[in-house]
Amino acid sequence: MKNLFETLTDKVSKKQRVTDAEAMALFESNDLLAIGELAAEANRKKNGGRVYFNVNRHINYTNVCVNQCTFCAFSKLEGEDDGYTLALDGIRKKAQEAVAAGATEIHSVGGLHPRLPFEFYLDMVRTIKTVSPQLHVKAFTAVEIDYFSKISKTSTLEVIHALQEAGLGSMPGGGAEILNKEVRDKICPEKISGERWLEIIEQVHHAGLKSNATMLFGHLENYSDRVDHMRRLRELQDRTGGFQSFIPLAFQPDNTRVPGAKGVGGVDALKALAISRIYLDNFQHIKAYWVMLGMKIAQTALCFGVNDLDGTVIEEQIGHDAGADSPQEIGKDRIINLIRKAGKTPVERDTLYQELKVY
Ligand code: V47
Ligand code: SF4
Repeated sequence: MKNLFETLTDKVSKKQRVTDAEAMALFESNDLLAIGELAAEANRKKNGGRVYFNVNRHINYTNVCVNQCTFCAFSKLEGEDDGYTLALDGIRKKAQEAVAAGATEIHSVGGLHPRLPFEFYLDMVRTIKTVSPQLHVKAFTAVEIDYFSKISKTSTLEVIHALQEAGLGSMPGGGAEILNKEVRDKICPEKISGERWLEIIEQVHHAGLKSNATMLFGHLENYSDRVDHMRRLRELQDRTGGFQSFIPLAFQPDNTRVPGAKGVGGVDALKALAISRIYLDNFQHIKAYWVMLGMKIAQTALCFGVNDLDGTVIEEQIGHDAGADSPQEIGKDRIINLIRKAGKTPVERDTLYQELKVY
C-alpha cells in the first residue's frame, strides 16, 4: 500500500483533487520538505518558474470601526485618541503619490465607520479614478459590502453595482478570517457569518468582479478549521471561477485580545502556504503576503508552492499595528532581487494578472 506522500505525488502529477482527510494528514505531518516538494510540483505545473508581483499602494481610509474583532489591533472606537478618517483630499493625494511611484493598483479597505454615508465610498472610488483612469481600484471586503448595504438601505447587489459604476475594479480577499462559526464566535463575534461572506463573494463574482480569498491563521483555529475553510473556498471557486489568489495571513498577536495566541512560526507558515497550493487545485495563484510573513519566510515560500509576492504595498497599517516587523514598503528592485535569488523569474503584473514586464 502507498504511503501518504506516494499517493499525493501520484495525485499531483495527474492533477487529481486532494481530499480533506489528506489535507489533514499533511497538516499533521512533520515532513515539511516533502510537503514543500509536493506544493512546488503542483505550482510548477500551473505557473512554471514565474513569480508575480505588482506595484501598488494601500490606503486604509479609516480605522474607526463599530466592530471589535479580538484579533484586530487596527480598529478604534469613534472618539478614541488614535482614530482617524481620511478626507477625499487626502485620498486623492495618496493616489497621486502612488501614480508618481509607478503604481498600477490602489488597495483600499477600512473599518466600519458609524457615520460615513455610502456616498463617501462611491466618491472615494471616483476620486481615485479621477487621478488616473488606468489606476485599478481593488477595494472593500464582503464585510464592508454587507455594511454598506445596511447603511444605504439597499441590497448588496445594488451596492456592488453602484461601486462598479463608480469604478471599482476588483475586491481583495479580507474578512474571511476562519469561516467556521465556532472560531468566528470567539475572534470576531460581530462580524458577518462565514456563510454570508461566501454569499456576498458569490454575488461579486456573478457581477463580473474578480476577488481574492484570505485565511487568517495561527490564533484559536485548529487544522480541521483550516481545511474546512479551504474546502468552502474550493467549492465556491468551482461554481464561479472568480477567485484570483489565495492569501494565508499569518496572525500578528501584538496589541490584540486573542487569549493565549503566540503568533505563527516559520514551519507553520510554510506548511499553511504549501498545503493551500496542494489542496486548492482550482486557484491559479497562492500569494505570500510579506507584511505578515516577514521577507525571509515570504521569499522561502517561493520554494513551497507560492507564485505571488503581492506588491510594494506602502504604508500598511493593519499588520503593523499588530506588531508585524516587516518594512512599511519595499521597492520593486528588492522584490525582483528576492524572486531572482529564489531561482525564479520575476513578472510584474497588473491586478488582473496581465503580465506587464518579465525581468
Ligand atoms: O481581513 C487583521 C487581517 C485582513 C490582523 O486580497 C490580520 O490581495 C494578521 O485582507 N494579524 C486585511 N492579520 C488584509 C487583507 C489582504 C492583505 C493583502 C492582500 C490582500 C489581497 C488582502 O487582515 C483582515 C484580517 O483578516 N488581519 N488583523 C492581525 N493582527
Ligand atoms: Fe473592524 Fe475589520 Fe478590525 Fe474587525 S478586522 S475590528 S471589522 S477593522
